[in-house]
Amino acid sequence: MKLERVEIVHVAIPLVTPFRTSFGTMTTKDTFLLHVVTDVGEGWSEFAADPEPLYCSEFVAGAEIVLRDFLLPRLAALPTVTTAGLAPALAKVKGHELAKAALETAVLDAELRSYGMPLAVYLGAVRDRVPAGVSVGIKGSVAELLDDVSRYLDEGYVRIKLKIEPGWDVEPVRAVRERFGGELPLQVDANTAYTLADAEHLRRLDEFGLLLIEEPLEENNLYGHARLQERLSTPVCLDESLHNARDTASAIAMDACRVVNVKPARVGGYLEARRVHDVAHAQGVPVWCGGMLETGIGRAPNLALAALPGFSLPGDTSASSRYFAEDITEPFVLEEGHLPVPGGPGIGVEPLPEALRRFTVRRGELYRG
Ligand code: SMG
Ligand code: MG
Repeated sequence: MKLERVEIVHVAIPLVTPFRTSFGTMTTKDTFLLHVVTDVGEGWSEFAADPEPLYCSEFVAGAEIVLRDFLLPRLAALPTVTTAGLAPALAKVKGHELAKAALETAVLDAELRSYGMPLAVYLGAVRDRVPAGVSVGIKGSVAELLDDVSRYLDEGYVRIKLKIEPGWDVEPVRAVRERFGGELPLQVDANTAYTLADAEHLRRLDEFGLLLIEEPLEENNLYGHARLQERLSTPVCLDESLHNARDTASAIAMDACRVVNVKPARVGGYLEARRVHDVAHAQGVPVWCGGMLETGIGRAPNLALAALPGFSLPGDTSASSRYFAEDITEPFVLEEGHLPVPGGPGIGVEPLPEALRRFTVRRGELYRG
């Protein structure tokens, strides 16, 4: 396959409701799409991070430079471009997994479309629909939180995740348990907001029978997470700290996590995400698919991944309406608590030209052969 052109499309799409985490509040999905044009067809992908480096070190403006100046020249220098050859060609560029993932996914989409193969088939999916959880942000009051959770349960979501931070943890979890009962699949995500000195406090969550506590401590602190896990009966799940399959194997071996959040972008793309799944699954460690409030372009390939056999817990793969009044693809709609795995070639979706035009804030060319 020959790379002919790579276009960047910056989009800004209002969220239906602000999303507050321990590191900030988001009101708009502000990111870019990559559009790759090759001699065998075209592909699309979405960059997963935000304009500010708060969830992780990567950010929108930085990723554009990395793609244009460091990743695309290396990819274009290959005699022939393939998805399998992409990661090795980019390996000398340190880090920047989310930027690499965006490039790999667009190339993968183009390549699979040229074979007429759906991503789910390529990855080894065993389901054609996947159960949907929902991630509920930090709210101004417990009453507001209970209203939101109640609405999501009415819509059919099968698992609730509460964002927590110091000062918003035991009380909201207790309130949700009291109101919705002990059977509700419930988990929490701290996005690195605690330290090991908070271990005794976090132990108070053990009484609520949570599925997991996600990334309680600092990013990359595997040792600290292992020490914390010794003191908690709630399973620790890692998100920010896992950048590849090797990290995942190390974390499992150290008992730094008993559950794994797989975000393809965070590990450099779907090929590595499948390896993360394989490593965890081989050890009997459950995995689930994380989310970055993606548009349909990012959501579609996540649903394909979430259909692999080791994804035994519902993901943060919610319906389009949980995020946007209008998406840039055909919306993903919840049916009996599940979302369909796209069945078309490649990622199975494309931007709707009219919606894309309205949400586009800037377009540019990152490469022309
Ligand atoms: O996509 O529904 C979603 C959001 C899920 O909570 C979510 N993502 O740490 O797992 C996480 C966060 C990261 C994004 S916060 C802007
Ligand atoms: Mg998380």
